[in-house]
Amino acid sequence: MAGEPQADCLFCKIVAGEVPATVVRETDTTVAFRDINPQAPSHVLVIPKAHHRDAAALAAEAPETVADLLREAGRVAADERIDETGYRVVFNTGSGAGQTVFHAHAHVLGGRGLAWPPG
Ligand code: IU
Repeated sequence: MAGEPQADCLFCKIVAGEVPATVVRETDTTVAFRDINPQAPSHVLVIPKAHHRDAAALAAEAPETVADLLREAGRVAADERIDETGYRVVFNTGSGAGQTVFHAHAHVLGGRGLAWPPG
């Protein structure tokens, strides 16, 4: 059922505290933690606590949580002091776009120049 924890989901295990992560922010509906393989000096993932496979599923199944996620992304950027220089919020959606963990997550990246178009 949409939103229910999945036994084989790494990010559900992070939410449950079963897999360690460096958590930087937490709300009733979201958790933000440092990416273990950072692609920028500041690279934080913001995820819904509930399981949704990607951003589109999250928007369809729990639209109010999308606002929570984006609000938290902005707060992470402020905490990381990358809000003034500029930062990127990325939802890789589908394996062809680089999604490897199928639990919706926003990458918040900053602290260096970010090229456009992305690779
Ligand atoms: P992607 O958009 O699905 O590729 O992002 C998944 C991210 O999760 C990726 O950047 C990984 O480095 C990151 N990650 C993590 O932070 N902790 C982990 O235990 C694992 C992956 I596995």
